[in-house]
Amino acid sequence: MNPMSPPLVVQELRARAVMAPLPRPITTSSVSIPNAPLVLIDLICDHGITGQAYIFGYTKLALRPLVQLIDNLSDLVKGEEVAPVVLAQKFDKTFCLLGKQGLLGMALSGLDMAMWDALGKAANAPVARLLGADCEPIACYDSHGLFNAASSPGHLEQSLKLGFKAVKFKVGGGPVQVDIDAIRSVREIVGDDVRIMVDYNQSLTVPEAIERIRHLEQFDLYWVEEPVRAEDLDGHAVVRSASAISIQTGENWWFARDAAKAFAAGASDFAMPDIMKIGGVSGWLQVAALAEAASKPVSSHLFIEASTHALAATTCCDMVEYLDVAGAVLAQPYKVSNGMLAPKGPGLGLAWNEQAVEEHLV
Ligand code: SMN
Ligand code: MG
Repeated sequence: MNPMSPPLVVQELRARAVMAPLPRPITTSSVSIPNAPLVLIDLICDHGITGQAYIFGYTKLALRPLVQLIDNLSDLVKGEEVAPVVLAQKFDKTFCLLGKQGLLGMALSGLDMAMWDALGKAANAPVARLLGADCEPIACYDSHGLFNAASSPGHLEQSLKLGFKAVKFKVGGGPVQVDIDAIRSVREIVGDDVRIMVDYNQSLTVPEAIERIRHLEQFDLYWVEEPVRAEDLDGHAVVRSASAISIQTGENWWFARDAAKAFAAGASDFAMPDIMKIGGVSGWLQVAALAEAASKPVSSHLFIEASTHALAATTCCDMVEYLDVAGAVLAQPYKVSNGMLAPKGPGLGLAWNEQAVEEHLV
């Protein structure tokens, strides 16, 4: 960015909730999410610049409090320079007593992403370039729900057609034999040259996880994700040391300190921060440094647009999780080409399709 350019100043922060249609429902061992509950954030700045970002509420129940929280944050940022790293330090003090985990952390991370988007738009450059990275395509994996040949007809074939070299699906919806049958079917469909990962979404106890994963060792799995409760770092470490398959965690880490704790506990072979829980682009960069120091390959969780920019600037970048939750309300959704996504700008490459937003507004 031109160092002579005047600072960008926030005029207003706005939030709207939508239920965005998903190309396929997100099914896990415990829930099914048919539409994406999203909060769309607009950070109105001077010089005609608006920074955009969205957050994913997991449930419609969280949308109203998130919108309210973001509306309330507007007073805090009005008149402030768009300087995400500086504001993150300010929020650390402001919310030291309340704590930042949960809805507030999601709102602050969303605001951080919107600030980076605004900076990119002001510089007419992709955020990846502002971070010192290039905009080369990054390998993605296609992220599926529970596998069931009847309820997911042709989904994996579609992954292959789009050029994905890795797929993930959810397991733990029944006894271990169901997992085994599903993995066998998936391997038959995708062949030997495609990576397979499975995600238990925290559904097992530590002894159950050790037992189940033993049954999965016959398959060449790239990782087993969140076998036990996310906050059980020691439990993950125990499962990891008993298992021949690599363990992946990170989507439920809150800010960089949680990542540091997980690395210190030996809870994971990889890292997959969620940019909405890790503190936006700014928090992500801190975790990227921790991951580099701990030699953990980094993948993303949801938020394909912002994550692609952040991963471009991550030295130990592994894969983008391709799970497009916002495409239905974007003017120019990110499209996978040859199983890859490239960061696109300006900013994070986000703009709302206002007609679609209107249609799905809550
Ligand atoms: C996930 C994503 C979105 C909703 C629920 C669960 C997930 C993943 O664990 O890794 O994609
Ligand atoms: Mg997961």
